[in-house]
Amino acid sequence: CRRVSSRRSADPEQELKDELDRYLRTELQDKVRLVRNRQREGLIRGRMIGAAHATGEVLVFLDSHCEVNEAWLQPLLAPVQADRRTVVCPVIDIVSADTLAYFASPIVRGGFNWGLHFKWDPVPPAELGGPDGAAGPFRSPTMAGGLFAMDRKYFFELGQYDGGMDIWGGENLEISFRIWMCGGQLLIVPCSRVGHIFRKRRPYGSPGGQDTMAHNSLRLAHVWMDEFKVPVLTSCLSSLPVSDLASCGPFRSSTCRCVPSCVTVVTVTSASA
Ligand SMILES: [Mn+2]
Repeated sequence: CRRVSSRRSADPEQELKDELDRYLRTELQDKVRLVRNRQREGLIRGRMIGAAHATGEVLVFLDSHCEVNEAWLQPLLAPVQADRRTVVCPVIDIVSADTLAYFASPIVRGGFNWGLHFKWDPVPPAELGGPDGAAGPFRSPTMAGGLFAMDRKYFFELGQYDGGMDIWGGENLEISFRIWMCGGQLLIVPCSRVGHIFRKRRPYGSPGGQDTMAHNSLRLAHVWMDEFKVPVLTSCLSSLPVSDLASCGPFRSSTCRCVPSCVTVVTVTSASA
């Protein structure tokens, strides 16, 4: 949807809501259900609320600032159909924030650093050695977060997201760890391409100016990283209070029942850190 309104409005947010309501009603009747939250929930609880309303077999999460390319969905769904515990990401192409021009992205995979910031890493050649070569899906330690698909029932079996995370940040690594540590796998599918606006800055804050990225990352470290949380806590997050994390231990043990896979994920993720 590339239409940009040039009209000035006294209440631009309400105008956007009205425009969206009208578009769904007239153009996408019965195909799209719009769910509005009564209060600001942030993207993490927002997606959980969306998933609770979904009825299809596969959940596809796309940021609002995305534009799908041709035939993007079929190659994304095929690995999920083959194995319902496979979670897939398209290649995230670049839509210019200034001109909306579309650019192809290089083939890279997700990693992270000890500050628990997501980063892109080169794909080891051995990961591209399947029967389809570089065109085939390859494993990724983490996802960028805004674009992925997974079996709806598996999403609930995994415990969805950590509902104690607020507004923005860290949830992409958390769900990546959760997938690898609880018997699933995370793939990037080069034949599926979706454009995404990588914004220069986040256009919104958080209530009270809270650093939700740090809050969420701390939860991630305490719940999923075992002894590997030490480098995280001794770097940028060491000064943060941990009093609200007492409930996180039971959270993991109730979510992850497949302990042997934990060994695998530690190898995969620490290699890319
Ligand atoms: Mn985004």
